[in-house]
Amino acid sequence: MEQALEMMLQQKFGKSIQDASKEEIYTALLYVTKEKMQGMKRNEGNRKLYYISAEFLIGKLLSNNLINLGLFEETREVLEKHGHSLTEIEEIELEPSLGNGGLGRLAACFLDSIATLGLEGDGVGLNYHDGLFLQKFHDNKQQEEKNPWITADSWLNKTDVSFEVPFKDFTLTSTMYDIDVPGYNSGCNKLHLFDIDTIDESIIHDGIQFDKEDIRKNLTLFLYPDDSDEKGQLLRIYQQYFMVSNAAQLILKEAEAKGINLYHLHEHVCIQINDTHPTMVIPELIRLLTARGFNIDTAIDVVRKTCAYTNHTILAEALEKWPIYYLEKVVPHLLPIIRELDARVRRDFHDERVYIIDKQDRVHMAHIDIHYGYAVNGVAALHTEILKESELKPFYDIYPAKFNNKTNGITFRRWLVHCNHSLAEYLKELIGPGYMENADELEKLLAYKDDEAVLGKLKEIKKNAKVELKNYLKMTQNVDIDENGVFDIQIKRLHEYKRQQMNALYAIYKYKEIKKGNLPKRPITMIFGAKAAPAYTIAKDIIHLLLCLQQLIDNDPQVSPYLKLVMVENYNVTKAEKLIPACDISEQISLASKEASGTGNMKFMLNGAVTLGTEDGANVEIHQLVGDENIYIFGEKSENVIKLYETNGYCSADIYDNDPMVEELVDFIISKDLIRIGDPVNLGRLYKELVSKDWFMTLLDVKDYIKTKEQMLEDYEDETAWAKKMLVNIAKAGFFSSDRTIAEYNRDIWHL
Ligand code: F58
Repeated sequence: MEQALEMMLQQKFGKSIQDASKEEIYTALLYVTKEKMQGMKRNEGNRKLYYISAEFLIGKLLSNNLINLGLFEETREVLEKHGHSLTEIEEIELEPSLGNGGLGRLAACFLDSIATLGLEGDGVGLNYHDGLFLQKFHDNKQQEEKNPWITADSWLNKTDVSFEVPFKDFTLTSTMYDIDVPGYNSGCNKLHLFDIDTIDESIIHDGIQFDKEDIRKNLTLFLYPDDSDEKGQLLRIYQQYFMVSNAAQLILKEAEAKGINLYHLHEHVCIQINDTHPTMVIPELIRLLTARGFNIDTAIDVVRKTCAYTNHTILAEALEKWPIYYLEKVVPHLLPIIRELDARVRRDFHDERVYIIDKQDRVHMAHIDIHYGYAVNGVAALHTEILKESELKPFYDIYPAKFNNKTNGITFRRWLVHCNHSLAEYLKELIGPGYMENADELEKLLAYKDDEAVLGKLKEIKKNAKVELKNYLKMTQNVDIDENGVFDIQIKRLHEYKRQQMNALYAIYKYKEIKKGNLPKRPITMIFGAKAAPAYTIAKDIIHLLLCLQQLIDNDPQVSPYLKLVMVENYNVTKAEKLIPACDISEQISLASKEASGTGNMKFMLNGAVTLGTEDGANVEIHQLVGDENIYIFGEKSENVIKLYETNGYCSADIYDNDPMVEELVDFIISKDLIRIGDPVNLGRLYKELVSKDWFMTLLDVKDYIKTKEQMLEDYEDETAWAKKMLVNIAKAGFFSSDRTIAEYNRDIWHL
């Protein structure tokens, strides 16, 4: 590596490592790594996977690529020898802003594991220039700005692959950019990101406003442009069709280049549809095959054997339903096919719940996927059961064999080896390096459960990570936190079902207790990180509440030595990598049944945090693995929650009116203390939402939540017992390696 780096620095900048700036070293490392990846063998198989996704939240790539190439240690040493640190060099890289939350990060973990298992599988998505927005806090509110991440020297490789994508009124010519995806000790795959050359960032003004109708200039500007109006929704359809038409054309082009008889396409190609955003690939492929002479029956049959669908949510509002009228405006050529697909469903099944086009002339995208794909999977055991037994029951009754569970996973290369290098190294010392390839070997750690020295070392590693986070927050946000405090962290998209508002009520509870003189044994540091969708009013109100509480606590000398609330600005993968190793208490507090899986819960566990959670998503599986002793579970169970929805049996006002403690906490949102700091409109609206609606049942669980968290804080004081819980959590995290998840997808769905 030293020689390659020297040569690259000479070639690009005429400098030696000694004289080069951090920026120059970063750029040289980028190109050295890219060259190494170009020299890697491509993974090959009999059947190739195309993982189509609107999001790939890949994070910074330098360290992870170096890890997977086996060059990380060497590079660190070379840099250190010359007075540089890889951590500092890495700061230069801008994080690609190509995702929003769990679904996008899952796609990125999957690409890593697919390549690592030596499977031939490429990602296909869009090259959003300004990504998801950049979050800034101003006047205790979220502001959105553009988030450009593409620089002259980047991981993107422009290819000469290009397709014509037909829309109603015009045709767009695409350009394909590739990012190499090296496997760990394995071959290489690619992430293909499609774009157009006419994108014009200068049309963005006032934060993230732009002309939504100028498709040639805006198509790949933003991920999830505001779709609260018709123009925004039409733009989403333009984006989705552009993504899948390119994907379909690429698939056919590659198949034809390999000499595959398209009548046997399904034997050589498999398409994973990540949530409903890529659903139009189904009618598009049918269209392209019929244009090549297939009759419609055969085209449908081949496509059905090629496509599989992953569902990530049971929230009805998140299941896409596009009005036919919108599709007519953008992609009229797909409508005859969609109508034909619907007609076949109506002919075969006399149950309007499974029709593709409903009475209001809306196209249910998930219904296309389920009827015209060969597999449907949920992302955690409970989630898949709920899909089968309630949300998608009519479909499960028709196609029981299509449904299967694939509990999510995370790549340990990023979420342990990279983000918590000292823990990874210590584990290697203790149980050998085998766990890096076979995550189940982490269980070997259980042999040290009563070993004081090992427990002491785990505590020390945690403490160091807390100090690092403290320094990072000081540097980036000028915030002071105390590493001796307990770090309680909730980082995820801001959504009412995830219930950051319940955690805010805990902060209010603790604030009041401290005011009364009931001081905690050690300082509590509550950390949040979350972006709210720009048009999601209540989510933004919750951010406002958190920021107001942060200010209130900071300015209260009676409370601030004992309680700290920090809202991390612009939460993203890079920040997650700093926060997760430092966490003691992992907040996974969604309303049971609503969080399909969660993946943050797995990352925290792997890094020795203890979960405070409801029996929801993958928490259920974490609970089963670690046992009652090593997790803190509270709240209403999913069966009861589902019943409450069915019977309209929940009324938050009843709880508020009859429980003085709950009333006091909720009233604080509109107290003089907070109104003085915040905006009465936002706080008032949130207050009203909680007392009159509370769709995600915050008030139902809040008392149990507070009680359980108090128990957890008390237990934290028994340091040895807590360190044992940490150890068990790490040891049992092996199941959540995405290598396991991908092996299961391959075994049951892809057959690559
Ligand atoms: C997430 N979904 C689930 N959707 O919420 C989470 O439980 C699961 O672990 C994860 O997928 C991976 O399976 C998710 O991230 C989105 O971000 C939507 C994208 C489209 C707009 C609405 C949010």
